[in-house]
Amino acid sequence: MIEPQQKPRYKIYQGFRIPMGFPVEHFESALNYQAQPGDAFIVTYPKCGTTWTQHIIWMLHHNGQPLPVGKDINLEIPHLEEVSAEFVANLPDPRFIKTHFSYELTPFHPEAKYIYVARNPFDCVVSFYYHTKGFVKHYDFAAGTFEQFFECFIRGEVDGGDYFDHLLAWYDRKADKNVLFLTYEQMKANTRQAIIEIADFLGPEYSSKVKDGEILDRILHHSSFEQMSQNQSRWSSKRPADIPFIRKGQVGDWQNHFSETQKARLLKKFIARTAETGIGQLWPDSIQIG
Ligand code: PPS
Repeated sequence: MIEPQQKPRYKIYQGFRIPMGFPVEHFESALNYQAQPGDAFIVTYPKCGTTWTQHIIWMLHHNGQPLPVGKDINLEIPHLEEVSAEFVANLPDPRFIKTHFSYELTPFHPEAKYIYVARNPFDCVVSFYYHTKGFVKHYDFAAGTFEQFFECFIRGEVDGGDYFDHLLAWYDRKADKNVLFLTYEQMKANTRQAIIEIADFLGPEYSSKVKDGEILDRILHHSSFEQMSQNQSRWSSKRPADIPFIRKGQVGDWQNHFSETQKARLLKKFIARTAETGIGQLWPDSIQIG
């Protein structure tokens, strides 16, 4: 394995890599958050469709109205380990919470709900690379290359930890009645269906809303890549300077970044880590195994 000459910088807390701008005490308190009945968590490995799902849920909760200008989705549906347990505990009911925690770390309550969104690791690492390069204050990696980031990702030495550990543990829970397991690719292929699934999972007050075709159409329109991309600078100033957060929104952008060797190495790891799990069938169009 190649030792990358340049790596992103992180704060290290009890072995976890944390973006440098996140207060350690918030991360620490997040580990002790007591999930409540009625809490709904959006759980993802970074860059797998979190923000998209946050906006869909926000709109479901607001009858199809898009997030108003000036509001920050990450305060409306906050990132637990960034903002702290206290912040989340003070949210009005029902609480919607974003987390990148692994299954083991995610606060559990049998009456809380968990929406897990998975994305194929090839596109995930590309998106994660641009994220890490763009948020200079968090990672100090502005001059970093894809090659360098790839080495860190494949070893699991990034915030978010090991991609496969994260996915495997949540995939195992996908049949639990309080877990909805979605993929980014599924959301891209049929966003309307994904919105309905999310609404049905959240409960009758949400599924009844999407039975109103107008509300569903509004959510569909405002959650499109084009709309979210156009509006991103109006919602929040917390964006990296040159690399837009809502960047490309494609399935298969990895083809523009991977060398043949990187492709073979990630594929090998994918096959080894997901053998006999069914995960190999999640992305028949993005990952050709064998
Ligand atoms: S984070 O930092 O973990 O919260 O990032 P996350 O939101 O999970 O992932 C960001 C990627 O999701 C893409 N995105 C979308 N794709 C399609 N449609 C919509 N509406 C949408 N919104 C966000 C975003 O562009 C990032 O992917 P890449 O591949 O970098 O474009």
